[in-house]
Amino acid sequence: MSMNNTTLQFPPSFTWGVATSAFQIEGAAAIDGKGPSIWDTFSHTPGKVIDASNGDVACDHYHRYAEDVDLIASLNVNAYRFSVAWSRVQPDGQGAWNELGFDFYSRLLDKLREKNITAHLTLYHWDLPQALQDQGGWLNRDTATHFAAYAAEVARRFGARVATIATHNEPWCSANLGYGNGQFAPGVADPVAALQVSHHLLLSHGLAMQAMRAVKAPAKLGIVLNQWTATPASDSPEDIAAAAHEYARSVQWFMDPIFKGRYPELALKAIDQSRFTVFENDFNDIQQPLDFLGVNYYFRAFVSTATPPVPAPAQLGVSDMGWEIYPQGLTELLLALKAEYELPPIYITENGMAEADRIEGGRVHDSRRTEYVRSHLLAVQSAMEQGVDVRGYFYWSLMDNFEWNSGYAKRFGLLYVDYATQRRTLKDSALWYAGLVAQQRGLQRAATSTLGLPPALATSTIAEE
Ligand code: IFM
Repeated sequence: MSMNNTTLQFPPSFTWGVATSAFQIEGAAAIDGKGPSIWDTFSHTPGKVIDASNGDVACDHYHRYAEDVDLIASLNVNAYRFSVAWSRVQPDGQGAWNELGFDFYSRLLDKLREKNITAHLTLYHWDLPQALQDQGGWLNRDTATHFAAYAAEVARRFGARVATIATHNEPWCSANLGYGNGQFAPGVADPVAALQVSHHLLLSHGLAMQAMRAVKAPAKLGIVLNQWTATPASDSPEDIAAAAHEYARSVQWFMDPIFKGRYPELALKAIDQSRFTVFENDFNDIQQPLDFLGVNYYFRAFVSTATPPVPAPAQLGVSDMGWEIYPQGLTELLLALKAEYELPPIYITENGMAEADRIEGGRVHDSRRTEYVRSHLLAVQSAMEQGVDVRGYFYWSLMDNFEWNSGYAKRFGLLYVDYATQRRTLKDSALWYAGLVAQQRGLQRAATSTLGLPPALATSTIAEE
């Protein structure tokens, strides 16, 4: 706790949270009626995941959710962001609902309420029911309609028990990694297909927003986008133009349809539109008012047209993902968004870093992660001081988990997970974050002294504190 927090000062109403997603932590891949998702299929396909792992067990959160919520509470946060696995509550992605699946999320919500932690639900964090993939997945326009029906049902059941519902998490990834380069499920490498998928994802967002409004869900409704600024590597006209193009096809590609009812001209000009079907009326569906916008920020794009490309300076180093640590990019991004769009309140719904963490003497000394969070919070604070309405911050992730095609090799968690035993250990960054949040929320209890853990969770690691 040597880190100085005195320059961090957030409003008392600020939301402090941690985030996860269903496939990355739940496990229980085929239990209680859950249907397979595209990530079950993909991760069981040889060669797709670096360490040949899958989500069958993951963090076994499906069975350990109660202890996990106790751990969340021990971090002093007042919010938890998670996602619903569509194929757990509707195994085929259309038709019959699976009550046992809904029961799981109901138990989770009960437990969160017991701990006074508000729930922030995401409907789609990349795990499309395989049954819908078999009908074309997100290339099939009908998937958008099925998604809206699913959204309405979740909102009808849980809309009064959660603070927010986000339609999608990072549709840029679903489209460009799932269909553009094939690194993610379903593993299609066809950039033109990725465009069509991005359009159907946006359409599904708009249809889902309308369907959820129709059931009068009290929750605030929005979407979560992964975003970055694009810095030209030099002031050559080529680099400047390439950076503008990068920003257009990543950030503006998703923001413009939602906030302006059209795609950005700069990006449109550069694409093959012969296989890109957009109906004029689609923008009326997509451009729905949002109650909030979720921004996920990890790094900036550093854009070079040179051969070989000029690498990002990475003055603060890179994470274990190889991503440049560039906190001021978060301020720059938020200010750029504010300058261009009529924004609703913003939550930083993800921010965090992977580190090659090791347990040493029962501790995980991850001081770089602590500094990462502190510097990014300062960046958020700076944006707020300049007029951006940011309402909360969620660290990604609560615990180490299945990092998609990197498997379990990359650790983003505040909690270290020993996958052989499922034992969770609070890393030094978790203790720091708990202390910071306690201080910011004006809580009496200091994280490092009590932690508020039930005896079963009070590992020697924590007891030493
Ligand atoms: O783990 C992912 C998460 O599922 C979506 N946003 C980025 C994280 C880190 O890669």
